[in-house]
Amino acid sequence: MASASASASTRWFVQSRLPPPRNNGLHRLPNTLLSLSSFSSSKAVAIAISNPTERKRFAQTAAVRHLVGSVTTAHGLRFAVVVARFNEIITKPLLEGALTTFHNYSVQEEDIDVVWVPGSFEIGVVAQKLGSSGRYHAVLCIGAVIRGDTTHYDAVANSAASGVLSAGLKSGVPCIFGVLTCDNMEQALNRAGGKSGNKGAEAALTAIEMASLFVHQLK
Ligand code: INI
Repeated sequence: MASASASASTRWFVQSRLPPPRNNGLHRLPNTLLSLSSFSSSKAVAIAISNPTERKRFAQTAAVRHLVGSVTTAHGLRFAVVVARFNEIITKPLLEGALTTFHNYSVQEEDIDVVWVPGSFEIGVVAQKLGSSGRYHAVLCIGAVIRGDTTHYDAVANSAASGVLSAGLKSGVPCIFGVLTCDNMEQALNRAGGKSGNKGAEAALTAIEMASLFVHQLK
């Protein structure tokens, strides 16, 4: 069996015989590496990026593509909104905020389906089914978990968060977390159209950006 030091030197042997990357690999190095010459395992690259002439050339020839979703290309995108009935006094205004945002960003009403579930705990499973259906470009999840004096809070809040995360990962469709987790009703009201804005509206914008990113940039 090879010793640890032997396998380390084998790795170095393989590295040192790699053909030089195109353009010394300089055009692929992130900007943060420019000042970190010792970070590179390749001597040639390390010397090149510590050389002021090379550093200038790299900065001038870098062609890094930045892929970002656009909120101005929402026409034709389809959305599902999963809304919890629990704490409806909060989730209804969150939904209204979301629908207003969709309207303001040119999402057609017929491209939006709203699905109601009993509580935030139930959001994840429904989001996953909707995401996997192939009918939507993003799923927006809306709920309100309020601490009050119940220990149920942590379980519901954590389940809602992991449920929405898992729905997105498993379906491959962006599932947006528009579930408020608040200490009390006052805080929730503030975030549902009160002095802290409307988090449903903000989450809808996130849904549009993510849908656009997937449809227009990552296809
Ligand atoms: N559901 C919520 O959406 N918000 C809450 O604050 C909440 N609390 O506090 O209990 C809540 N509970 C219900 C839960 O989501 C499920 O519907 C229930 O446990 C049945 O699975």
